[in-house]
Amino acid sequence: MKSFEVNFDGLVGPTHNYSGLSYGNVASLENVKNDSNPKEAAKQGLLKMKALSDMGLKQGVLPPHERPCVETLRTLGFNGSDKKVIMKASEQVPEIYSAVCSASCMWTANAATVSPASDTKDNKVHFTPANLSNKFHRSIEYKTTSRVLKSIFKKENFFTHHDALPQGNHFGDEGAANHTRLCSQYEDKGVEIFVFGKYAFDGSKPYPKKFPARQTFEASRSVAMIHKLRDDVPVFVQQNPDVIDSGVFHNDVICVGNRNVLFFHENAFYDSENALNEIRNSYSGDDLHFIEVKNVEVPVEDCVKSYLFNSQLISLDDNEMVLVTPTECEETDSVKEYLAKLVEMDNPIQSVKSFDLRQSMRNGGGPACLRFRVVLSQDEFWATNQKTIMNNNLYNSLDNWIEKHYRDRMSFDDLKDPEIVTEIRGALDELTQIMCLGSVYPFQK
Ligand code: SUG
Repeated sequence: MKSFEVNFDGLVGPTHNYSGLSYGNVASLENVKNDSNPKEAAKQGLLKMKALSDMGLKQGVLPPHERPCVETLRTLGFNGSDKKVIMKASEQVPEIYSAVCSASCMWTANAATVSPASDTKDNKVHFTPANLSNKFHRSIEYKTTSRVLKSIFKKENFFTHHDALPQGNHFGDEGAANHTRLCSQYEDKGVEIFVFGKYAFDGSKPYPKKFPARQTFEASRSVAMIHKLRDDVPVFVQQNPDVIDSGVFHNDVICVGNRNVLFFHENAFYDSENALNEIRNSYSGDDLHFIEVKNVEVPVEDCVKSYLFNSQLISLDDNEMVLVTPTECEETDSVKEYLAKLVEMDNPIQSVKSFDLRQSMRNGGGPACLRFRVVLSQDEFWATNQKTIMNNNLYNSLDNWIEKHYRDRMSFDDLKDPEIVTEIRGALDELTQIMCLGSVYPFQK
């Protein structure tokens, strides 16, 4: 049975803001304390979803989480009414308060790792939510993520949901941002490339010196075991520690793959030759394309600035792929020149389509960060909550919902307003009804 890729994009939440929370992520640090525009951010993301759906692709939506996360503040010792908790935390520990207000779950490439049924020994689709241990503001995402995924992919005969790996840096797991799957056709057994930043239990191996490695080998290996991957499916590749130190905090900032194409920078991997050989050996088929970008063509700094590799590489049909880029690629000379050459080369990428995602980009989140891709067969797709799938109706409902509930300016003072909790819960409650999600938020327990 034919399978296809469904991209589930994160709907940007109403508290979208710039708090400089991600050490190692250059854009997040550069834009700290700038005012944000949540309404514009959500609409930019929604327009991308609509455009991809209009191109004939299957497009889904994942909802934002409850922020500020009062539940986390209570775990940290704040008590009293919800409004009291917010007032006390925002006054006494503003740095922690801004972390629990982050709308970071919008970058759903970090929501989980998913393995399609054709890769797994029990022929089920396996999901493991990412623990996102390396960053406090992200480590509080996995519980809601897990409830949301279980609600959308409910049928147990098709879908298996696992717990997140244990918290702590030894098993730091950032989900699909460090996981790429290659295959000839989506329904074939694929190669799942797990890219990690360091070995947590062996300090003699190379590791980045300046910025953290957010994904460990041990975490990647466990996810592969938990997903019961068939022989030859998983390949473990170490990310080049030097590029992590240059601001490439996830592999999807320097590499993207789809079906038979791996598009990557020559400095992406440590021991690149060996890594590429392993991938080639595990790939069944004779149609594999490695598109390697040299540093003289596009230096690593320009990759980080433009997010060239954080593009979505999408199949329009069996022979044609389109690269979905952020507008920043048009504004970076080396990248603009490279892309003009790329579409003329002998490979499946035939066009480039660019999107304005600046609100998200200012926090280091490009087109590929915003999407969680799930390869599904037709039956698995019908077993998925159809109210999360983009069409004109859902687009209009979400556009109206954003118009009604989102502010067009958000500063730290706005986040401190205790009334925000009522405003946001009302909006999220309505959203769960639009998307038929059931009770997925702590306030709905
Ligand atoms: O985890 N930024 C996110 C960006 C995630 C991008 N995802 C992928 N590459 N797949 C992060 O660093 C910044 C939030 C702030 O600073 O307010 C932030 O969390």
